[in-house]
Amino acid sequence: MASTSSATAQAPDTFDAIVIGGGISGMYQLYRLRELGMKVRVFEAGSDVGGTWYWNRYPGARFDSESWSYGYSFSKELLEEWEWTEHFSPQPDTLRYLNYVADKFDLRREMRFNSRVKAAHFDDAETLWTVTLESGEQASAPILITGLGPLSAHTLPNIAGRESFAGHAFHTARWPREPVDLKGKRVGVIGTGATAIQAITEIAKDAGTLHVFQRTPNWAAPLHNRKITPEEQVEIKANYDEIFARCRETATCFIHNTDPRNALDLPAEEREAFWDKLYSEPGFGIWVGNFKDVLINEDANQLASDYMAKKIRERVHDPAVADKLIPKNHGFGTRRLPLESGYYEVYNQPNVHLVDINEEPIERITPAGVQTTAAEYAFDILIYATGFDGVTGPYDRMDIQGPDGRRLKDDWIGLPQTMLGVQNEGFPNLFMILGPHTARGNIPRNIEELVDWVTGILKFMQENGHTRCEPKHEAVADWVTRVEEASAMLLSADVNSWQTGVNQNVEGRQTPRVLGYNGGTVRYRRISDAIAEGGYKEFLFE
Ligand code: NA7
Repeated sequence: MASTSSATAQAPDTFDAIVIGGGISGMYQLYRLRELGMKVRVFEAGSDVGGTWYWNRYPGARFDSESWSYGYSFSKELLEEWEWTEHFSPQPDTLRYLNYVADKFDLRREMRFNSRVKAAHFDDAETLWTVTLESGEQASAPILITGLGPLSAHTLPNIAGRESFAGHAFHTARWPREPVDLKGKRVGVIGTGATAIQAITEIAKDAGTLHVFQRTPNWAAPLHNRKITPEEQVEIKANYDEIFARCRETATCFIHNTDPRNALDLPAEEREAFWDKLYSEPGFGIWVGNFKDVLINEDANQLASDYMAKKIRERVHDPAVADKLIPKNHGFGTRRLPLESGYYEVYNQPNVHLVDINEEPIERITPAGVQTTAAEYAFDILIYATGFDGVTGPYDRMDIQGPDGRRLKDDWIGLPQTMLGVQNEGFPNLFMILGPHTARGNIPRNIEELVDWVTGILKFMQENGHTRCEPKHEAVADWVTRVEEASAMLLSADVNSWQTGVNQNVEGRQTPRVLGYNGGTVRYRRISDAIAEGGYKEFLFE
């Protein structure tokens, strides 16, 4: 009797589909799979919904997308009910929003929290994926969908002595849930990416002293956030159809779109006047709404970089510090542009110090703080704003095996071989939301479209009695070529960043790869819609 019940306990629960991740992708995918009548299980590593917005609780964390262009668009009722408080929502509000969505659609019913998946193996004979959690628990389903997020595998710096620090140390993506008292504390921050730029601006307000360890400065532009007024609230709700229609017609799904003029064709005054306008406006306009040659032509890019450098010099009082904050190894907009709310002025404060670790490299972390070649800096709190192993990192951290033990991680040492970034060749019934080679921009817009597309192909399988789906080799080869061609012109393609898969803290990730489809969302949608309308001929079904 006892042995029977233990055998029953060990047999994996079986579902129609398993989704990994309870963030924006996983939540919406669950909603859509229910409509197909599927029995679904979602596994989420965190203790609740929210993904990125669950983990990244550092001070200053907020959208760089206009809030009202960021939320889910699938439910008119939800759009009518929810009120964003700021044009660029702060993290606590966004997490509150995602909890509201989970409550409204009763999403937690099929979700299991504190459930980090460590492996997913495909049984070829049974056409069945079995996932194994860190706890050892297992579950199986013919369909496996990943909603891992492109920025969920956070990376600590590869600096010796990290464990020896006697104070409080943490990565920004693991900012403690209990309040961190920074008042009067000696704080160190390593990193100057988008996260650091948001966090430093807030931390500097409270910290007794703040030392920022910078390896590579980034170009940053003003966010210009503010509260949404009651009148604007009414207007936003009345205009959601137009807002989302606008997002569908831009290359990045933001409300901003490339200006059709070339910077190089214009007289200097006209060019500067446009840049002054963009610099004074909220959001990503200055990045994705700039002149059309700025991100593809080196001379145009140099002019834009010179303009941004001038702004930094105007805002930072000490010319030597200003110079350190000006990027020298990459042009404006060739990395994901951080938006800031007073970042540069922070360096005018007497309690804030910029440490250029190219001049004085960090030797190790010590019990007291950070030892560079020039000095030992003592801290109470040490914050690693050192980023993520982007796009492929979350997959690499799992043991994903297709037929005959083929490991996705091995396939992805080089360039991933995907169809639309949705399926990797040789991994049947594994569907990725925001995997490599998809178009990325205003992320929830991309997510909704990808989830709808995946739901469409699953519906097609249901209706036609197919149990197995994988992309054809020629279709994958063609897609990878298109992905590479779409990036070829971009100055960003050769620049080290998470978007090109570079992370100095991760072995084998030192050189840029093409990890996104850069031909724009409009073109991506046209191609993927045509494939669906053509009956998915690029895929093999059984
Ligand atoms: P990023 O943009 O990858 O930034 C990470 C930062 O940490 C960057 O300045 C790195 O310098 C720095 N870093 C990483 N490792 C080290 C070591 N070992 N020593 C010193 N400095 C280091 O990540 P974020 O979290 O800021 O932003 C990620 C995305 O989140 C962002 O683009 C938005 O989409 C939201 P490096 O540039 O490598 O020299």
